[in-house]
Amino acid sequence: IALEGFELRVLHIPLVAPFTTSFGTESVREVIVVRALTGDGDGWGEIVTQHAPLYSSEYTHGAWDVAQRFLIPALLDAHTVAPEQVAGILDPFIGHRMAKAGVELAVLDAALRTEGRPLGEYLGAVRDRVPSGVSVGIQHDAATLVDTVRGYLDEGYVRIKIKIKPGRDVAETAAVRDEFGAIPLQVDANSAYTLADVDTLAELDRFDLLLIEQPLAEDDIVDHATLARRLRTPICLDESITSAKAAGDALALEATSVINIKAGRIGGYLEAVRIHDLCRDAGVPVWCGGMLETGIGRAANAALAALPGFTLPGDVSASSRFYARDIVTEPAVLEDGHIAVPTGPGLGIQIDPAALDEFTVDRVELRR
Ligand code: OSB
Ligand code: MG
Repeated sequence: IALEGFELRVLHIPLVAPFTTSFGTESVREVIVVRALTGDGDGWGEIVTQHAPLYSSEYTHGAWDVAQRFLIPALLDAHTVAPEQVAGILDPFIGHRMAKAGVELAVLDAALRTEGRPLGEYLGAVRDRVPSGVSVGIQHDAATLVDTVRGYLDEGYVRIKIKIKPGRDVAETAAVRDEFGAIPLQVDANSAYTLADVDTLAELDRFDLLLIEQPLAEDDIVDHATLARRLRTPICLDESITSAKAAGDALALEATSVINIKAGRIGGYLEAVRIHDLCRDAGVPVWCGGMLETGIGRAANAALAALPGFTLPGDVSASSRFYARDIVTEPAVLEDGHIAVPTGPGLGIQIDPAALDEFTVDRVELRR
């Protein structure tokens, strides 16, 4: 595709309710929207960084800088770029995988739109809808958590994930398990524990969880392997899976037995397919993680989650789980516990220009 330029915007989109994890609380989603400008039309992507580097070393204004200073100039220099070439062109720049993923997605969307080809078909989707799980933030107390979970179950979500942290773990998980019985349930610690907490984490074994997500720090691969030998609950890495190479290494070390694939964090949807493929070959289940995506990344996640190796429900929930107003004209909706895989060309979404403008707090355009 012939790249003429890029537009970047920082958006502030209000959340329907504050979202609390072991690393902090967000009330507004700060996110970067990428628009690839080509001779044949535009393509859209999203950089899933958050305001502060609390979950990942990346953060919005770091991505804003690296994209303008290095990533976009390298792509504009190359000028005519196939989506499959983007990662190679950006590879000399170390890290910044969220920024790279957002830029790649915009190029991919532009290219697929010109071909009239849906992203799902391009990635290898085998389903037209995906089962929808929901990630539930840390609540004020266990009773509030139970009420919140009940609301999501009533809406039809087929799997519940609750965020935990030290002191807000065993009792909370017990409350949800006792109230709702044998629902598909998992927990996410976002790196809040160390190996010294093994006894607490082992207490979670009695709840028959699908998995425990990222109990230890991002680079604690060996410690995760040690922990895995002490727990019955499967460990699922999120933060530690930074690439297909990291995924292969973590599996080889038996640090994880399930993988959360987050395309927006690991460098893009093409790298996500590589992780999917290696896990499928190894018989390792995967599911599609989320980063409170707007309608742009949410459409792409639905397409990715429709690949055959995604055997567990992911965090691909309805737009309304986070947003009263999205930036696309047809936000993802929950139907019978599922999210439809978009069928239109590229991401299969249309941007709502008024909503995009309303949430924009910064904008820049770079041209060749
Ligand atoms: O660890 O999966 C996580 C949100 C932001 C950062 C990290 C995580 C999350 C979520 C929400 O759990 C997933 C979603 O529904 O988008
Ligand atoms: Mg996680």
